[in-house]
Amino acid sequence: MKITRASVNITSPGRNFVTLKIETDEGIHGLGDGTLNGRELAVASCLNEHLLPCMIGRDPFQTEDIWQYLYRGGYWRRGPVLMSAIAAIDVALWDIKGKALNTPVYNLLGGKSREGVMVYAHASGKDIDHALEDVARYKEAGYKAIRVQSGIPGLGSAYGVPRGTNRYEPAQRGLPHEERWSTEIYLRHTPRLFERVRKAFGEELHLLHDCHHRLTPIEAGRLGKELEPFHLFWMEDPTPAEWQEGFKTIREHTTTPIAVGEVFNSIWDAHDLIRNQWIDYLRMSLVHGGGFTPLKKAADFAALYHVRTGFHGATDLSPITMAAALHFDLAIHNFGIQELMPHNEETNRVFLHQYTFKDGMMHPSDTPGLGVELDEAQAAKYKYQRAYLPVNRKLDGTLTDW
Ligand code: KDG
Ligand code: MG
Repeated sequence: MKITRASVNITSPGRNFVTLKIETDEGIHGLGDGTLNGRELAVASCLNEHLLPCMIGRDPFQTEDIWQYLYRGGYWRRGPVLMSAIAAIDVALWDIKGKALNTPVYNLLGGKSREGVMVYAHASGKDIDHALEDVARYKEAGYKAIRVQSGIPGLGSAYGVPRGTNRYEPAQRGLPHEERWSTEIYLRHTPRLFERVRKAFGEELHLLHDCHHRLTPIEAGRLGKELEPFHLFWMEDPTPAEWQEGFKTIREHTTTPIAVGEVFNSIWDAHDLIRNQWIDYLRMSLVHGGGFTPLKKAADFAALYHVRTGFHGATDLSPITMAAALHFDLAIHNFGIQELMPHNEETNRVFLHQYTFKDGMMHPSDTPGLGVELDEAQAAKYKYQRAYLPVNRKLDGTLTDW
């Protein structure tokens, strides 16, 4: 089998998505996601101008060699743009492989290790009372695990909490808008939020929380310690992770489990975190981490240190990445949990997918390959629109992490 054509589709059914289609001389095609929130066109250009011309005529079954060719052979390594572009190719090739062998991708990764994939939902509200109502809604819908964020009195709009009654979408169209942040107020507020959630919903429900990289290690240590009575499943992105050793300080102060990695694009971003057992869950996703080929190795490395996966699954990861993640989650032994932020109806009409949700668990389907197809006529209805994540400043105007 030979690759004959590769093309990039950019569509915006409510938010932007970059999709790669690889075609072969045997009439089988595969799809890969190359969406990088707020930097979509950079990945599309990397694919069109630099990587795809090198793919024509290659054997799509050679996923290992092609991945190494793109990673080692290009001289420049890592970085979210390049790794998302490589991921789009890698995932599309695994889709082709599954279709050609007439088997779901999870069978190529070791077969089923479990019956379903536990997912967590996002509950939020402008204050604690509204957040509790949202938790109740998700619990009623069958979720066994729920991330809880709430607006903070005195801070206006908070990242992770929708404005008004709109559905939550992290990126907003146009140029980046700005939000305000105060660590002091947040640290006082968050333990109260979880005290109320536990009181209202009991011990059974898994609770998660995302700090969006805004704390110093010692502030994260304090928060983790104060959240201990409420037994969180995880505290996510407590501190920026460029300096991996910062997590040692957090670990020394709390037993609250730590998840990190949605901005990682290489195992080298997490190497010290994993080998020192400073984290419990790795969130690096298939799209931003380079595809199935490197993530399988990263997960196996993490397993040696009792670190489990908890893949990023926000709306900027397209249904192709969602399907890919579910195949991966079903197959690997050290799966922990999968994030789920359901896509809007328009997106589901563009990406026809087979995965299902029942009682808090998802299944990728037994369709050969990934089980996702792109409706190109639907996709053509939605033109790219510039959109960005918000920028955050402290109350005195100092820029902080998002
Ligand atoms: O692209 C970034 C968003 O997907 C991210 O900010 C959402 O933090 C997020 C999460 O945990 O889903
Ligand atoms: Mg996050």
